[in-house]
Amino acid sequence: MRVDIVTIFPEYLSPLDLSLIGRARAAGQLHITVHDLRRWTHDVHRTVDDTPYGGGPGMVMRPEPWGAALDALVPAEQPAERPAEPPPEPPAEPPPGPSRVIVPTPAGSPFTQAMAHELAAEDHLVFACGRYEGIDQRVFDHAAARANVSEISIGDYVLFGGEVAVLVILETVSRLLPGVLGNADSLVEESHADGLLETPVYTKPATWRGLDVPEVLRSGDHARIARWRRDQALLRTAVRRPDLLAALPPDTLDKRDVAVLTGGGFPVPGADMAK
Ligand code: JE8
Repeated sequence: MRVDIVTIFPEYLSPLDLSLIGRARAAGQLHITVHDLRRWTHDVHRTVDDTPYGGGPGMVMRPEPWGAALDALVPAEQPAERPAEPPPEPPAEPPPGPSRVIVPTPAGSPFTQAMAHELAAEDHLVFACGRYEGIDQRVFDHAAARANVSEISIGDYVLFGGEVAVLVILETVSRLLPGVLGNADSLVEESHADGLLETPVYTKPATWRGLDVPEVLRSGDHARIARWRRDQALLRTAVRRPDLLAALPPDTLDKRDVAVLTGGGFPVPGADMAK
């Protein structure tokens, strides 16, 4: 996968050199280029902002440098027809697929794991990191003619700019790429896909500062362990994320699940329909 990131703070993306993403880059599985937006300015002050039309606080990013950046990074749509003569040699690399432009913004659609899977299937991602009050909207209205443009929010809180959101999105996407993390993780992915929160985890020593690892986890009784983990996930989800519990597809909860939740004093949506 190829990734281009445009920002006025390229150093903010330096964590991408580290750990598993850094390793995936070094192994040639992930080709990330960070670009300084100011290279697409021409004035002596390398200006990227101006006052907002309609008034209001702060500054807005001017469209010209962003337009030039996206012109450079998003290839024009290739003509659908084949050339009359096939090229004598097959090209060294397959032609790049269409580009996907991602714009982090608090006004975007919520970023989800499902969206991460979608992005992980793309050939080319271009991230536009805004600052100040954001980027002139015409940049994206214009780019939409050439690329799939998605305005995405990583959550309901306010950042200074899009850079940290890009780190979050790229970390989520890169762990889904084949070979980046190793296949052991696909199993973890499966267990998380049941729509419940993860269970607590423990390691040695069995007693630490007077606190014991739950007996069941040391019992060796795998059926009992699986049941305990399921119960923990259900009860945690009921306490912390009742919205997730309410959104479970029908038939996800069996009679025993419902009994555990009801026993914990939690209302169970559609309990009468449990299989
Ligand atoms: C951003 C952001 C995501 C999230 C992303 C990009 C660019 C209009 N507001 C802009 C006014 C207050 C300050 C804001 C700063 N800002 C924030 C985010 C985001 N994705 N989940 N929270 N915040 C920009 C400028």
